[in-house]
Amino acid sequence: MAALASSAAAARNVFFRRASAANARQRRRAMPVVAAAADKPILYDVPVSNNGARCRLIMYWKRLEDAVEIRDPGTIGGLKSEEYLALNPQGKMPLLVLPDGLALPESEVISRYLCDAHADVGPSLLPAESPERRAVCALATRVHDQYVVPIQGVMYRGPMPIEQRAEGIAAIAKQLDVIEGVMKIYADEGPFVAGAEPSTADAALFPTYIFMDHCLTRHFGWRDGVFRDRPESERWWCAMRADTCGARVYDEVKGGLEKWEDAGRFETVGVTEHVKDGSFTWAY
Ligand SMILES: N[C@@H](CCC(=O)N[C@@H](CS)C(=O)NCC(=O)O)C(=O)O
Repeated sequence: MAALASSAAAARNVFFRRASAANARQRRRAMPVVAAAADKPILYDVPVSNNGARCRLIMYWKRLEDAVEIRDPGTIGGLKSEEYLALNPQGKMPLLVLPDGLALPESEVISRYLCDAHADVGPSLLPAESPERRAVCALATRVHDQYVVPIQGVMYRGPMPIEQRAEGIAAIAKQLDVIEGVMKIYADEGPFVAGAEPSTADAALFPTYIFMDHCLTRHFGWRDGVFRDRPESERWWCAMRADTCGARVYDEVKGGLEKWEDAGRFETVGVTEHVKDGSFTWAY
């Protein structure tokens, strides 16, 4: 209860502060030392994080690596430390802390901020010329954020009830079909979600597909992979892997997943044991 109250207080003090010049001095005074010390934005993140990889892909596409420093949340005690919770009461990564102390959590918020703040550098990644194209990007992103991210842990977390894991895997299979439908809309112009140019929607989806491709194929018996009967998603996946920045993010996330393999994570969290139970459906 005390922890909740203190993180709520932290939220009032730090979270969603307005970035206007008028309150900047007051904001700086209230800032945690870690934020005040930085001379450029800090992205708290680790290589395996799919939500963080979405922001890294934006950075790579827009060539912002020198403009943003990436730090492991462990450098300030980890996601649940007092210092980190003061910056993001949700205790999740990624988190972008600006030099004036404004702390921005949520990968889509960070992605859009990076695109807005660096509109003059690299590709726009925010389809400008058509409301329909922007809506399709928003739709792909919303389906991912609303229906996939909250349940993605069924692929690699535990312990959890076997029913919860099985229901989650079925739900992921359904969402793969929903996203295939979204991919069809601009498929003729492809290869990206909204046509010929990459966007924040591609950045949102791709790292999560790396997780799904890895976990579902290797641990849940999806022998034909996640693209069987999903040709538009497969075409998009191949284009993303062929993209230089996409390939870089693939290697980062995949490298993290291989470390999980080496550490026996899927056995430890109960995935391996659950999938042995043939009374549930695991492969779709
Ligand atoms: N909606 C959030 C989700 C963030 C999220 O779940 N991040 C994961 C890593 S990919 C995390 O921090 N997990 C640790 C935890 O929940 O304790 C976003 O888009 O940033």
